[in-house]
Amino acid sequence: MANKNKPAKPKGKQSKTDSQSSGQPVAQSPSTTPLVAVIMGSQSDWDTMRHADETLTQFGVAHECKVISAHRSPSLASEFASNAENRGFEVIIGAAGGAAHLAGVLAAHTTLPVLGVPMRSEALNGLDSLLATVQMPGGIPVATLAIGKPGAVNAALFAVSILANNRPELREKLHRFREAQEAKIRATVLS
Ligand code: RP5
Repeated sequence: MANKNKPAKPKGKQSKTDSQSSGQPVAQSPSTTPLVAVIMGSQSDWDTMRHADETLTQFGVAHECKVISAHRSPSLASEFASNAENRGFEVIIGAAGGAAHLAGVLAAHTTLPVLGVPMRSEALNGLDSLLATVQMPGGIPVATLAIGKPGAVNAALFAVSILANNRPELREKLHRFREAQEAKIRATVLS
């Protein structure tokens, strides 16, 4: 069952559960232990990362979305990742743009699988984010997805795949998801 009850406010509308500086959750459920942490470097990443949030919700996976910056809140980043396993998380998604160190920093503080999502940046269209996230030196892995929305969706799907290893109901949902995708393609008629 999905554990996210409230979506984040749009950019620029801060709320008690939506604080960049305090690292309070952007969106979370108080009722179910979250399995996936969706961490992003800035509130400005939320327009992209809401697609990960929506995908996890679609699969009924309990998750927590939160702003943590590797550069602007380094202590919070290490604290969150260090405690993530004890809190019951099984996968962390780390999304950041530019000199995107977030996923790597999170991975440095946990042995949980960390999935990196490079944000499309203004200066270099996300190529900087992609290279910063994907080019981890050997020893601390980050599994890096595509730039932007496809990466956000696929990070969530990848997280579901990992969780599905010991959750047959999630495996079944993944099969049904793929079947629906194929049915849509088969039904496509070009005019
Ligand atoms: C990164 O810098 C964030 O992940 C974001 O993609 C980028 C820009 O952040 P803002 O300046 O919009 O807060 O840390």
